[in-house]
Amino acid sequence: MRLGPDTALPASVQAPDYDRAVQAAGIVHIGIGAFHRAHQAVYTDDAMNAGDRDWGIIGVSLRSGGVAAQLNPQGGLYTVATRRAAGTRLRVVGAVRHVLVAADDAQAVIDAIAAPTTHIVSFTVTEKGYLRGADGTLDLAAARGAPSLYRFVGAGLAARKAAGLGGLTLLSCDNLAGNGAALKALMRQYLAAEYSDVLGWFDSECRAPSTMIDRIVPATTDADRAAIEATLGARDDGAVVTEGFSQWVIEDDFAGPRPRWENVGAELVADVAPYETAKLRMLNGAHSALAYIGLGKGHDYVHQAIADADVRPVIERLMRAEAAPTIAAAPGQDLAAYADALLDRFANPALNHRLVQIAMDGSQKIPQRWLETLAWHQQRGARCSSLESAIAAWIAFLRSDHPIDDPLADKLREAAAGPDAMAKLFGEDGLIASEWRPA
Ligand code: CS2
Repeated sequence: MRLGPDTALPASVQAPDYDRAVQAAGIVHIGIGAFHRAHQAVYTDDAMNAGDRDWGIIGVSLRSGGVAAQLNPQGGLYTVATRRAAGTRLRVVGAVRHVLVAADDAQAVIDAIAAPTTHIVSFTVTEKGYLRGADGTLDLAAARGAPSLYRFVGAGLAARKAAGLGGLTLLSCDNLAGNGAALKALMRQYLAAEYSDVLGWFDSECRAPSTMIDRIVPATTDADRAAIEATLGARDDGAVVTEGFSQWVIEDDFAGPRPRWENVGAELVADVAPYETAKLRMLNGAHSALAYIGLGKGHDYVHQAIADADVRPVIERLMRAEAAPTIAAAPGQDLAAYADALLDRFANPALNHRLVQIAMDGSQKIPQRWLETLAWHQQRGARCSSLESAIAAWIAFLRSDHPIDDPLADKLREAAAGPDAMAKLFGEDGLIASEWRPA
């Protein structure tokens, strides 16, 4: 039997306690992968459990029909398995109504964005989904040529303006530095080129708050699905697996209504930057270093790499001595405690977080994870031994016979091959735009 609205769930499994059938969709989420299902959709489900209404989520996959095929036959329901060292808990999340595939049904996506009930369009499209060129501005040809977020949001915004509807909040939940401001600038660039008459309306009616999103969500495996089925008593092809920890810090700058996410654990703040910078440079910076250094040493999982007595001190130094000093902490933000907590999270043996999952898209991740820290120290005449060894490990990875999953894969492999790899990657005209210059 497959999970669905009629499944009788075991008492140990939390389920939605609001009437799903009557909730309007207030959110369109583009990029409905495992991360969204284990993070924003859970906060939204919690908000509706706590009494908020009409914040159903219409999920959108830009190209792949995989998630739609998993969730639509289940009426949008799926399981989140939270794995702590002490054991696993299951809950069924009801916030997602259904999933659209933009490449197959563009008009349905545009109609959802243009619906009067929609107030928020949110995004987890990964770093590369923003289609930035080397200088950080929008690669317009790519945005026009592919089923990109820009095409659907651009058309949806134009339809809203034409219908006299209110503006939207565009909520980026990806690991980019200043993700809201970055999305806004990219979206403006697209509108200026394709819908110039919408630009002024966009500026006055829409908002793009920045967010810091954090929860470790390994890719679900067949073994995970089998274990979940054994407890649930039903097959769930859309199940996701995650850790107990979850954090969401959101700049409180919305165009219209929003769920009361602050009642269910999110932090709504005036300035996200200190949280976002700490997360990118400490958590994600350490993650990418663990990936390349750990793979080089033959490890498969994050918990194995952090348990390696040669690797752990490099990662501790990266977080505490290299990344933390570059961050102007917010009042009450304790970066030393943050590093302690991250070491514990990385060591979680129940998560089985694969290093290759983190190693992908290095060209898109490394600038905000490593290079800003390196540049900060370079401007002060200092060097970063841990980050420099992480860079060496990335280059060794690019030279190895590991498959390279990265939009710049071929160029990276070619640049990394020769003796001048550092200059070809990070030099003045290098592949990776950077203020840091290798010594
Ligand atoms: C990871 C992130 O895959 C990666 O690059 O560093 O997905 C990380 O697990 C999340 O950002 C944690 O919040």
